[in-house]
Amino acid sequence: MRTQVGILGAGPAGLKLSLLLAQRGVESVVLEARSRQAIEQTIRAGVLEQGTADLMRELGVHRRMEKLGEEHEGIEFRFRGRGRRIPLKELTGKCVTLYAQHEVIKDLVAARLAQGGEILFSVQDVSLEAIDTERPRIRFRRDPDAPFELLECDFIAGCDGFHGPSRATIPESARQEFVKTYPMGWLGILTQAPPSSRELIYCNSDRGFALVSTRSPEIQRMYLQVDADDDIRNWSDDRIWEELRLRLATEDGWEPIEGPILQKSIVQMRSFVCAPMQYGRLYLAGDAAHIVPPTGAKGLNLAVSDARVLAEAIARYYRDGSDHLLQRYSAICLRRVWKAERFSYFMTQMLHRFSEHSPFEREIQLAELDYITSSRHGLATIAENYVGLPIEWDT
Ligand code: RFL
Ligand code: PHB
Repeated sequence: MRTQVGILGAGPAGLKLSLLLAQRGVESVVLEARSRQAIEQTIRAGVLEQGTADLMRELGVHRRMEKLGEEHEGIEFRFRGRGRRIPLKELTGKCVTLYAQHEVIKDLVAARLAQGGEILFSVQDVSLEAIDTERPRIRFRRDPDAPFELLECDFIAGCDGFHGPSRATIPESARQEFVKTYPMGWLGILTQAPPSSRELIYCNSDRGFALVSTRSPEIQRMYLQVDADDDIRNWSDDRIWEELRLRLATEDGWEPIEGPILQKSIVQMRSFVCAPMQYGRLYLAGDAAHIVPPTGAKGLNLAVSDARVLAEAIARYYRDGSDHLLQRYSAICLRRVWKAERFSYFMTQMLHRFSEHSPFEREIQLAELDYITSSRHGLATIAENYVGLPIEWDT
């Protein structure tokens, strides 16, 4: 088999890349380790930056998002039992769209298949070969008993997430990895209940962080900070609701609207960057190259902006024969990635309880929240990062 761009992974990065390339007349084949059903059902992110939602429109895959998604013009920070609103739209002219990642995946898969694009699901034993030559290859099997096949490409896009094989194919001597782990995880639930709040609530309470988010008028998403090594079996539904009520309580008696819990799990928090994001003819995009803690709601959005840069760089190569933009791919992406890493780190530090904090450091944290939410400049810095910074093409 042969194609121009071999794409590993049908997550937001890989699927957006294949659609952007098709729009620019470049062929690609997507190889995905999981089944179509599995990728369309995994519960993950929910906040689309303005630019991510705009790209859905540019690609013509916006119809379900416009029907089922919801634009939010502000968010709330809650601490010391009171809420402070961050008016995103008023401060930046932009908003965010609440629309589940697995719905985005459904839209992108359907659109790519409708174009006649090739996505091979449930592939096995994937490895990358000859990535430092002009004919890199992907070796894989269609199922465990099938013979190995080779997909020959001009370029390989490693969009295979944090645990995929792409990143490790780059020799260790040719990459640097930056890691930060946090002493906490997030326990996330989906509940069948009406929305507790019109806007997202990020809450720093003495008992730890809590987040109220949404998925639809019927389904809500909420999170609780827990210890990094906590086990979901320690959390009965009653204990989860009790903790959400206590953490989110306000002076005027606010309580979340409770319902049956449909799904619950704990996710780890980490920051990670691999630099550079390219080697030979292999280009990493999305979680394969970087991870952020979910506090800033940036992971999916970064995956999408990498795909935008890579599609443009590859398209220019075929159009003008110039690899100038390809050479700068990593530098262009990392400029935005590090700013999102900074924002996600900052939000995590500001909103969680840290057991190592002294009473002094706790007061400093609350003063920071007070300052950020009462100064116009403080509010603006949160707002412009939350709705998404621009891609800066000059490096
Ligand atoms: P993905 O989505 O992980 O997709 C990678 C795909 O590659 C496949 N794969 C392979 N394919 C072929 N061969 C192999 N050997 C392969 N190995 C793996 C995988 O099966 C998978 O389908 O990476 P991508 O495209 O880079 O997208 C990244 C985002 O999914 C991720 O950053 C976000 O979900 C992070 N995130 C959030 N991001 C936001 O922007 N806003 C949010 O509100 C937000 N909330 C979240 C989140 C992540 C969470 N979890 C579960 C970690 C909330 C949570 C709880
Ligand atoms: C979500 O709805 O899943 C969500 C919202 C905001 C975040 C992270 C996750 O910061």
